[in-house]
Amino acid sequence: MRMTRRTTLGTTLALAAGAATSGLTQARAADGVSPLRLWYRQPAKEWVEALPVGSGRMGAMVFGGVTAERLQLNEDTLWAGGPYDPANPEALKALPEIRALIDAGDYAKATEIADARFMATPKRQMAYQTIGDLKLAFPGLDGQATDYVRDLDLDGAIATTRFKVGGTGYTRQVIGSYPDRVIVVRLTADKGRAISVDLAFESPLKSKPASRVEGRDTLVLAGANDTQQGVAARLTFECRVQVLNKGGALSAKDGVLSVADADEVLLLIAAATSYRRFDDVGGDPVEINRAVLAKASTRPWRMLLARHQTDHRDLFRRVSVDFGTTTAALKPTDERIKVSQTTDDPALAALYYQYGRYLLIACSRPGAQPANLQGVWNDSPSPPWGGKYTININTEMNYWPAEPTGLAECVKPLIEMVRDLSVTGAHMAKVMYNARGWVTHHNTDLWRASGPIDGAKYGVWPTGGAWLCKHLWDHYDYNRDRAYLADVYPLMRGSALFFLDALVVDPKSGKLVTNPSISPENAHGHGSSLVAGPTMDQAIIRDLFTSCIKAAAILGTDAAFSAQVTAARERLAPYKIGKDGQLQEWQEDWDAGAVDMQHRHVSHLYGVFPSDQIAIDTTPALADAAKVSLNTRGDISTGWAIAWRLNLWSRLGDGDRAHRILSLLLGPERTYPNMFDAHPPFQIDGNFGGTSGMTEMVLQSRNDQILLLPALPSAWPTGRLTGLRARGAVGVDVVWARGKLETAVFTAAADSRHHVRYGASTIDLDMKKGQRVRLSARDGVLRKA
Ligand code: FUC
Repeated sequence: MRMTRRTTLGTTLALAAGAATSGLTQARAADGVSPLRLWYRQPAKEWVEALPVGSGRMGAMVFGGVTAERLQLNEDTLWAGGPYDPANPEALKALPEIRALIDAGDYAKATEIADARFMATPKRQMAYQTIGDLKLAFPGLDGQATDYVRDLDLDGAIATTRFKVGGTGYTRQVIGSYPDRVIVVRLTADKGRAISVDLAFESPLKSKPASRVEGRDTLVLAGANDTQQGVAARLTFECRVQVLNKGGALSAKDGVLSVADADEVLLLIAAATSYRRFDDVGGDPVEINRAVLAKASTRPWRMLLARHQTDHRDLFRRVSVDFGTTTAALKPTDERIKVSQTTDDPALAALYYQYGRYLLIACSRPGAQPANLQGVWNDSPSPPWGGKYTININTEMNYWPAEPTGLAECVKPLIEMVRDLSVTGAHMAKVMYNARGWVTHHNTDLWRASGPIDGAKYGVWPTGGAWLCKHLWDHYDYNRDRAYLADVYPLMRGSALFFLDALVVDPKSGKLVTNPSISPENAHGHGSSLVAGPTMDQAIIRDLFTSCIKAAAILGTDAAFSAQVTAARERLAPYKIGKDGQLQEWQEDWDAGAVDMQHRHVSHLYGVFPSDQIAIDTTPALADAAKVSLNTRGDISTGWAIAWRLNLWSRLGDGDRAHRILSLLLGPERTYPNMFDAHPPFQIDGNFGGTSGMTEMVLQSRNDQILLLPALPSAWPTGRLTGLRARGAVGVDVVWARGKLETAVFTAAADSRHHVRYGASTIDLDMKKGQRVRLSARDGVLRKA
């Protein structure tokens, strides 16, 4: 490993700025020297070099070109198709036959029948689509640029491009404002009359939306989404850009809107579709955009910026992180990523940590759609895996960091999606399984399709909705809002009700199991993936049942239902340890014969993380078995699968192993120059899983206890992570030095009790709402300071 000099943050910043910067904090660093900054010496050529901004609903990728800028735009309700019912009535007729074949061990035949008769129609769901690009051409700027730098300031949530041409300095800033619902571009120069720009749209949509200039200052792209899989396009959409220029002149020709010789130009970009809900496409995007722009255009730039940054920082600044800093942090971000696996650069991990939080704030806000496979950023009309919600891991991983890193509000869109799925999924449960409650399989889309898709070996997995319900419970557990729990309890209850009806008795063990199902997306080597009672299903359903029982007790309701669920929980198949000492992925000891022993999914380890059914201190034998499984799977995998392994090794208490896995995630094969996670291709779950995994190294909130530094790697001897949240509505700040805990500060957001642990030392805290308790850990013993 090439060693770089470790310095204090202040010294490093001073080096970076070439000036005295003492007293700067991470959050309030002067412009240009913030460690919370991605920066580059050249414009983006590829999409994965461009920098993302987002308003929660809209996203823009900023390329930072000198003579031409490309703003690739997204709006989170622009998806293909329209409301559709994928439920297949044939499925119910095929169900008993598939179940019997699985019970008889004829998995190949069961799969054949499931593929022919059990799948949703159509067999694929609708894709998330790009709007296209807003192209800015800058006539007269063809000279050589000097002093070029572009960056994304995570604390200010602003992308900036700066350079000089012919003695004039140019600055271009881009923000995505949640409060004003717009992407704003500001073009300035240090000389007057220096801004000339031509604006035009370009869209790859098959529906060929049309672009036109409206009035004297507005460029509009309007049209429809695409038809896919025979599901007719039912959305209209519009993207509207209003140009506000100081000085200069506006003109229009052939659909191009031009500004000549302005002192400053502001572009306000709004986009909307006619989507209102999965079953309602009656919205009017033109009216929405007009209203948004009418308001935003009354606000000068400094007010738009201030409103945006206040909103962003209110969330972003809750957490601050320092894992240490070396001189490696002085380099541009792309250069740091390139050498990250051979360089001591803990600040790169901290940057990745906060980037994950930045991304979630930018793409998942109340009123918006949840973060999809690419968050909100996608340049294609049919992106990889449709850019959808893959709920057999990926969507859940997107939300792993939300509660622990102080972004509970960002979970709201996910909760609303579950509410929708409880409606579409109730229809699916009835038609496919003749069951009450609701079900969703391994994917969903904007239309909340809930059937099994793609192929039996991927889609026949009835546990997606149940896993999403974990997030409903966690949102309560981290925030302890009883009114919220009463609101979502029926959704959790509906999911549990489905399993009360749809679980079957395994003839071999007499236990209650799912059938048919799979262990996502692994083939067990007995002719198929289809099976009864994969370990993951049992674990997810156990969690769902437990949270329903707890919720009913807290709400003082539903005693009879709760008793039924309790009885069913007792009858679920337990975990099993196989002949190689591994945690069995299936009811049978098949792990050693699995088709892919290094499969990216580690579904059977759900019990270790995100759940806490298995832990080194509560179920040591199962935890050891989980380690055996995880060692067989290996560390190297796709982006998100590496991130899952990072979280798992943190839970298993091995900080150095977790850190080695983190370095795989941060390396150039899994992190693009813009720090987007590479599956490959780009998939955002790895970013969020990375933030979650680093949190788990420093703080775990599980099994009714709060663990301090449970997996601190030796590579981060000194650091701090403040503003974290733990179960039971409590804030936690953790500070450590020389590999040992210094202090931990707890701030109660509700009356609560906490069992806190650091190594072998424990302490119980009985806290009142608003109370603050500071613990120190001299000699490794926790004491109130
Ligand atoms: C699951 C994974 C793939 C990919 C896709 C979006 O099917 O197995 O690796 O992440 O989702």
